[in-house]
Parts: sequence; structure tokens; C-alpha cells
Amino acid sequence: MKCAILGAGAIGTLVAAQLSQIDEVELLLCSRREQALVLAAIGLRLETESMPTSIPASRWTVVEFGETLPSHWAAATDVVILCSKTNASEELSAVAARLLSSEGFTISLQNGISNENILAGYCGSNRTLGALTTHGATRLEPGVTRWAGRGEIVIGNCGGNLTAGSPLVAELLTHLEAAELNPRWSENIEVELWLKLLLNCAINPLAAICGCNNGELLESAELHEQSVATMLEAAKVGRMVGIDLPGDESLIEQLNMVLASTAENDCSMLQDLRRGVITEIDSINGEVIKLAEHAGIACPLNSQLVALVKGIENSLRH
Ligand code: KPL
Repeated sequence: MKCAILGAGAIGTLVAAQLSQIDEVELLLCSRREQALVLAAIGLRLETESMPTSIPASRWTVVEFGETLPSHWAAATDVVILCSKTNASEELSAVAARLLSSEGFTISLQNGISNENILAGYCGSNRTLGALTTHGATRLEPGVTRWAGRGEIVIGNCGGNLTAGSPLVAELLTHLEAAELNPRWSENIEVELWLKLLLNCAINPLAAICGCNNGELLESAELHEQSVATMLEAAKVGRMVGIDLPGDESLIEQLNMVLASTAENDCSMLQDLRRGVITEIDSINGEVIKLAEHAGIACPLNSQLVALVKGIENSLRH
């Protein structure tokens, strides 16, 4: 199976490293500058709670963003997995469309709820599935990633005609399972994408502002209270726009589970601020505020977090 991973940052390299152990999977990684150079010349070191794994550069082909795609991958790729920051979704969805074979399909493991629509716009809804991940990964330096929290990869139909039984989808699920990435097919990916959005609303801005790992949002009663209140405010918006979300108790249980399983992880927004790059706040809490404005409801907690994260982004730029 020819599998391209567009955006080989923390999550992208985690997925690539695990899939590199499956002989039937041939990998193409697309990344920016330094990361691309190191992945192509040296490979990747994946740190886990046990022994670190080294994946040699020979295990994959690497292209830099904007470079010409290798000719034997163009229109010949079975699966394209988008793992970039959401501000690169448009650019990389166009690359996905050039890579995919006619039977191939694409998923996004990015944060946010709009990536599937962007991908479908370029690749067609019959070649796009909904997906998300709750694995926690930290990019320590170019070519070095830490798998800081075991989660899952959830995939489901979001409007096209692909199912868990479609041959390439079934094959990807088998490979992800063998790669210990814990895949699961969902019959209701729209709700699952919203659940992930709620987790990101509750975790990312608070952990990024406080400079703490996810576990501290569980340990500190004050931070946990803020995290839960932010999530429940966003959940109200989800229910207003017709998403059939579970009750508040169940949402809090899921938040606590992800905080515990990714306790050692610095969330992606904190990693972005530390690297001085634009965060995904607009695709997370910002997306909720946009929907709330349309629905005519106030979202003071989420609005304040957006303002604070943008304030920090600006201060880092000067
Ligand atoms: O998605 C994540 C992120 O960091 O963006 C979680 C699941 C919160 C893990 O940190």
C-alpha cells in the first residue's frame, strides 16, 4: 500500500514511524525545511515509555513542501493522511488530489472540524473519510519525536460511499492495527469529530497559556474547573447546531480519560507557542465562537481564551 503523510510534524512522524514497521506499507513523507532534511538524511528517533526506536531514512521517501512530487507517487497513492497544522490544509489538500489514485482515499488527523470539507473540495467526497486521533506526540527537535500518550485513530464515513469494508479502507485499518496505532471505525464520525474538538477546546488553550502538560489540567482543581467549564460552554454550541453530543457527565469522563492518557504530553498549541509559530486557536475555540455568533449565543470563556492565545502569539512576534 502506497501511503503519503503530508505534514510530518509530531503526529505525522508518529504515524510514519509506526507504519514503517509494516512491510506492506511504502511511505512518502512531505514536510518543511529542516525536518525534511533530517528525515531524508538520517531518519527519525521515536521516544516511547520503553526503548526508543530508530527508523532509518531508507524506510521512506521525503519531499519538501512545494517540491515536485516523485513521478511514481503522482496519481498512484492509495492513502493520503493529512497531519499538518490547519493553516496548511488548503495547500496540502491540493497536493493530496495530485497524489491520489482513482481508487485511493484521504483522511485528516488534524485538529478542527473543517478539514474533511477542504479535502473533499479537492479530492471529492467519494475519496474522503472523516478521521481524528487522540494520540499525544511531541516534536522534540527535527528528527526526534516523543510518543507521549497512547490514544486511538478513529475513521468514519462523512458523506461519500467508502465504508469499513472498502478494500483499501480495510487494508489501512489492518495496517494501523498491526502498527499499534489503535484504529477504530466509527458509524458517527461527525459526533466523534465534535468530541475531539471539545477536548481540544478544553485542553489546548489553557495548557498553552499556563505552559503546562496535559496532566496538570487534571491535577490542579482550579485549572480542571476552567477546562471543564470551557468544554461544556462549547458543547452547548454543538448541541445548538444540531450535533447529538452525549450528556455533560460523559463528556467530563472523556476529558479526564484523555488528560490522564496524555498526562505527559505538551499539547500541540503549547508546542506551537514554544516554536513561535501561529497556533490552531482559530480552528479550535475560534470555530466554536463563529458558530455561536451565528446561533446568537455568548461564549465568554472560549472568547477569552482565543483573545489570550492571540495576545501571546502577537507578543512572540515582536
Ligand atoms: O490533540 C491534542 C493536541 O495536543 O492537539 C491532544 C489530544 C489534546 C493531545 O495533547
